[in-house]
Amino acid sequence: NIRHVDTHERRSTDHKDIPPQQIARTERFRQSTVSKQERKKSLVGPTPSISKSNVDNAVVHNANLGWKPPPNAGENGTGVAMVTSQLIREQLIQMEDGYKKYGFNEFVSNAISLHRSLPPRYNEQECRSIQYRSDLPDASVVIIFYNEALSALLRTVHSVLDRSPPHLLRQVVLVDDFSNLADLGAPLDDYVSRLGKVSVVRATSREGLIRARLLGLRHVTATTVVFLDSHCECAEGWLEPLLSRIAENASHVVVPRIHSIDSKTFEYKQTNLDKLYVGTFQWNLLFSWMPVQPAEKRRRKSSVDPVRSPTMAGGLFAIDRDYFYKLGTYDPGMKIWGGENLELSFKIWMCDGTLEMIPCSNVGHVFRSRSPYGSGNNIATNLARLAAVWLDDYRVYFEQDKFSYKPENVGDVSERQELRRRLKCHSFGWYMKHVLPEKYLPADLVAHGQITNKLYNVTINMFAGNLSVTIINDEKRFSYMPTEWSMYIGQATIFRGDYCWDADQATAAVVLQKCHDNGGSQTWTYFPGLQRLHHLSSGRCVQLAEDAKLAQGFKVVLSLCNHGNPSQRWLWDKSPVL
Ligand code: UD2
Ligand code: MN
Repeated sequence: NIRHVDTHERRSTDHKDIPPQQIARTERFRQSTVSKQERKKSLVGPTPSISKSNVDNAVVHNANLGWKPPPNAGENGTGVAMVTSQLIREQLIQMEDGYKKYGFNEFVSNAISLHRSLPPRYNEQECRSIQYRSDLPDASVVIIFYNEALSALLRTVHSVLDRSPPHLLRQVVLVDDFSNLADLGAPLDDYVSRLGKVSVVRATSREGLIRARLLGLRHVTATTVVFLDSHCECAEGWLEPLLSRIAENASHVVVPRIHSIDSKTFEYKQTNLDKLYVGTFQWNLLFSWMPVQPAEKRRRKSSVDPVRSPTMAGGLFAIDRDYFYKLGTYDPGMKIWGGENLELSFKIWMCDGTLEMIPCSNVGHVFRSRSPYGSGNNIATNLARLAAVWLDDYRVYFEQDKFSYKPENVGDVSERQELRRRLKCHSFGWYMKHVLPEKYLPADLVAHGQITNKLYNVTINMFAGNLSVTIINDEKRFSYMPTEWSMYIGQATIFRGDYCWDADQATAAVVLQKCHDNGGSQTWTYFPGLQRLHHLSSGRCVQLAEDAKLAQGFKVVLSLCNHGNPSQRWLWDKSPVL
């Protein structure tokens, strides 16, 4: 096997050494082709700011016309691709404004019915065949918003009203966190007054999402409360599976399976039951997604069983109302945005609850292209409070992160610490051991973070289950999150979730395979001094190679180790977690 890799490698090695000048050329060429293709498709990209020529062209070519959405825009969850060349000035401005104010394409949202249909669910049968008990508890849905696009907010509301069994939906409480947009005032009141079940509660000053949810909670009359962001779409059958799990035990806190609604086109991008994700966190105390881990896969008996989730994203969850109070709801000392989701997640697990993702409950959410709140000190305060109350000795890993850890504004957390004592919660060490045993400790890591080749300016990513090479400048253009790879002491795999680096015998390419934990072709060594990634069983080194067939033009292969070869040099940064 190894010999096979050898022969193949030797034959093609020469072509895989790419002179830097050529890379630069290739890159320029590639960038110009991509943008041409994009223009051809006339999709709304991450919108360029409206340049004068852009506007003028639009006016000249489409004097009285403007772009009109196709009939049935967005139905079945399809995306709406705007033809930017047909937009008139007002439309361009409106579109640009939408991105600025909301971080998504309001123009497209406005073009889509507030009652639009969603695609039929994958694996629908498996979910449909579940019989839920007849005595499910009822629910109050709390939707908080701050300066939300009206159409997105109302589509959220209608998706709840249209797709929840009436006897299970007690009320919908909208909480206006002191918005200052005219149509969210009297016109909204007027609109919802005709819907029944829906009421608007208004904060008298900007509270931030944590206290806004608490304000909504005070108006909740049902047994359970379901929180949603103001840009969601609930799919058929979303509510029953959540309530059913809570009915079994009031300490079950549940989140739906969240599908992404595209911020440019509003396409509802459905994932299927074999590709389930749950929540984890990074040591900078930010939430991240991870594939369901092998141990949890083994524990579950069917594809529709609840999946234990170490953390939640935060915006969409259902909880027994009294249990939420018992857990001390949120930390009211947290401001505006962030951190509350991990605080609640840790608290649920550490204080004897469970947090699960329910695969048969499907809800879409618009992941914004940018955050409209600016980056303030709020999140730093929230995270410092979170660490002070819940992390015990593990705080040091967070506090080492000077970028995230800013202790100045923590304030008084004694009440939260008292709450933790009163509830007799487990330690954070217990959480790590029982809930997230897969989580690395910075101290156990040989290396962690992005793997980049600085000379060629590329990084190695996991994309749709495959290894791919991304040019770093392009990442920004597509706002792509670079993959962070890990390697532990004593376990010489390079992995992300349950995917490990491996060698393809036939092509000598570096590929991703499910980790098998048996060493062999999944064993690697990293030499930080040489910046070399070494494959043990073949004795070869990881090298960047050109491949015109691939979108990005590069792949990674195994090749004879050659110290002087810059395409074999890989920097594995240990930040930002250490
Ligand atoms: C995620 C959560 C979000 C929240 C946040 C961390 C999901 C899908 N979303 O970010 O719910 O947990 O992480 O804190 O899990 N809002 C206010 N007042 C404010 C700011 C926001 O009412 O001062 C509303 C906003 O209109 C929206 C909700 O809070 O309905 C969440 O805000 P987001 O959508 O900007 O947060 P997101 O989805 O990026
Ligand atoms: Mn959101």
